[in-house]
Order: sequence, then C-alpha cells, then structure tokens
Amino acid sequence: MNTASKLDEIQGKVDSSQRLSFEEGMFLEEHVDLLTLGQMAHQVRTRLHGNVAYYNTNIHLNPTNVCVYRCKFCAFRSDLNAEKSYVFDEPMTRERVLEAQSQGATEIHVVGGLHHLKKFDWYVDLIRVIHETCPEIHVKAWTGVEISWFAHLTKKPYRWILEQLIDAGLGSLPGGGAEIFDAEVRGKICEHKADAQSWIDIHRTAHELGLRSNATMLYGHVEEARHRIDHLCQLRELQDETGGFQTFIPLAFHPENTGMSDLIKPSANMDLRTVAISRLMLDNFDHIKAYWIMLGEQTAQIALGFGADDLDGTVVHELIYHDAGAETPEGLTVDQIHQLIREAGCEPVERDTLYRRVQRDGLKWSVGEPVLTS
Ligand code: V47
Repeated sequence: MNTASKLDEIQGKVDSSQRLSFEEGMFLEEHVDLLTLGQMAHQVRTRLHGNVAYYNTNIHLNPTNVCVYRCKFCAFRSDLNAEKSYVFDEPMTRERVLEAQSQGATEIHVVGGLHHLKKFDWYVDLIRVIHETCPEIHVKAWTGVEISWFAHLTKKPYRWILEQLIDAGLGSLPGGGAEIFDAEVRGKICEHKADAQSWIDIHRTAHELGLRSNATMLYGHVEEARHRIDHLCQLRELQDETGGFQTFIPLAFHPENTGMSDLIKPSANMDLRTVAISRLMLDNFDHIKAYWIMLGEQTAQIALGFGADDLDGTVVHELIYHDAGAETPEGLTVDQIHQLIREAGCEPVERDTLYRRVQRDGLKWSVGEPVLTS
C-alpha cells in the first residue's frame, strides 16, 4: 500500500474512533508530517473535550533530593553529603501545605529522591502531615519508582504499601518513573531502578484499590520511535484492563546538568509530534497533558491545537526540570494560564486532580462532577 492510501486508511480509523495498531503508530512517526498529525489529533481532542482546556491550581513539594539512584537523565538528585542536598522536616512540610492553602491550591504534587537513610514510615508520615494540615487538598504523591523502593525497604507487597499510604491520606499517584518501558533503553538511562513490569504492576494494583493515576513517557534522549510507540501500546493495554489512568503526560528530556548533557533537547517540532501521536494512539485515555513547565508556555499553548487538552497547573516550587535547565518561570498565575488558553482559542476550565470542575470564589472552592467518566 502506498503512503497516501495508508494515510487515508488511518484517517478513516480516526474518523470512526477505531484503534490504531503498533504498525500504524510507526507509520505516523515515520511518514506523516506535523500539520497532518496535528489535524487528526485535534479532531480526537475536540470530539472528547470540545474547545475546553483544563488546568489546576497546584503546588509541588520535592521533600528531598538525596537519592540512591543515579538516573542519567536526572539533574535533581544529590549525594547525601553534597552541598546541594536537602531534606524537608515536619515544620517545612506544614509551611508548604499552608502556602498551598493560602494560594487556593486544590492539589499538592509530591515527588522526590529515594533517601537511603529514611525508613518507609518517614514517607508515610510525610503524607499524613500534609493531609492532616489541610485535609481538603488532594495529595498526589510518590511515583511507581518510589512505591517499588518502599516494597524493597519493607519486603511487603505493593498492595500493603499502597494501603498504608491511602490510610495516611494519599489521593492518587503521579505518572513519573515510567520513562521508556523498553528494557534496553531503560538499561542505558536508569539501569538500577524499577523496571517496566514493576511500574505497570504498581499502577495496576493502585487502580484495583480505587486510586487513579497518571502515566508519563520521557522522550527525546536515546530512545527511537519504536520504543515510544511500544510504550504507548503498553500503557493502552493496562488502561484496557483497569481504566484507572486519568491523563498521559509526554515529558521532553532536558539535558542540562544531567549525565546526558551532550544531547540536544527535543525541538518544538518533536514535542508537538509526540503530543499528537500520543493523542492518536491512546484512544482509551481521556486526557493528554501539555506540561507547560517543560514544554515552555509557547509550545504548551500550541499543543492545545495538537491533541492536548490540559496544561497542568500553576505549579509553584517545581525543581526537577528547573535543575535540568528549564527556562520556564517557577509558577504561572491563574490569569496567565487563562490568557494562554484563550489565545489558543480554548475555554479555560479549572479542574481538580480527579478532573472534577472546580467552582471557585477566590480562595474558597468546591468541586462538581467529573468532566468525563471513563
Ligand atoms: O519520572 C526527570 C522526569 C519525572 C528529567 O502525574 C525529566 O501529573 C526531562 O512525574 N528532563 C517526574 N524529564 C515528573 C512527573 C510529572 C510531571 C508533571 C505532572 C505529573 C503528573 C508527573 O520527570 C521523572 C522523569 O521522567 N524527569 N529529569 C529531565 N532532566
């Protein structure tokens, strides 16, 4: 079949909401230009969300940068005795939560290093302190990699770990740690940490316990197109099984200060292609997030016309990307987010972590129904 008729066939599948195969994903990667990808992905995004673009009011807490792992893509981690190392104590945690509350945040996003001197209880207590300080704020915390580390520390099953965390106030899992599932690529960029199967098993267990979670893919380093498409297909398979994923976040690699600083960061072209292909392949994911912190506000704004329907949030105190050279501001105001969304021809809708509409009166807020139920 020639390229034009293959593209017609894919367009027909997009028109009738049929699933694209691995081979069709590869065809999109290798033969389809950016604007055609964008047009098809925008068609899917519009079918699901009309012209709405979501954002949330959130704050980050990275409780320590001390980490046992030495992932080559990470600029955030620190050795225990290095000058840049830090660890949050309880008053610092409470202060960050109160800051979140004073800004009207509906979510606190917690992710950090794996501190080898801290026991599992330290990580559980951190969630408990956050939750007790401000119970109405949703705690989205600990990636699959951290959950795997806790299982290693305690020698307990994932289910038990997650139950302790839920009991302490955990609301959902963020999507980090997925990187690229392919074992060979993982071996090159993060050889010692949780493998793809563990990440998938942890998210499956979380979904079985009623926790929602997100999924990410780190792209633009040493992976190839086939690894990205395989990653998307594996996520789609788990989503068929559990329906527990809420949003997919493609994460553009930032090389500065990392063990791969010789690489050039992905272009806006690659960023937009990856957003669009993700939207087309992940037919069972409601949301695709253009994480403005790493894409930059400009590319994230354009991504709203290339398949993305969410910009993440106000994101105060983000460190992981800023340590890796992200030039984006440390946070955006709600007015700035509204402006970005409106300029892209979309209607801004504030959502909470579980994608329920937020009704807001200044710092006071309440939530309505989920925007989509899948
Ligand atoms: O797993 C680390 C990535 C992730 C770099 O769930 C890097 O809503 C690029 O999970 N260049 C953590 N990427 C961040 C994360 C996340 C972010 C936003 C929203 C959500 C969500 C989750 O950051 C890590 C890794 O893949 N990362 N270093 C770097 N130099």
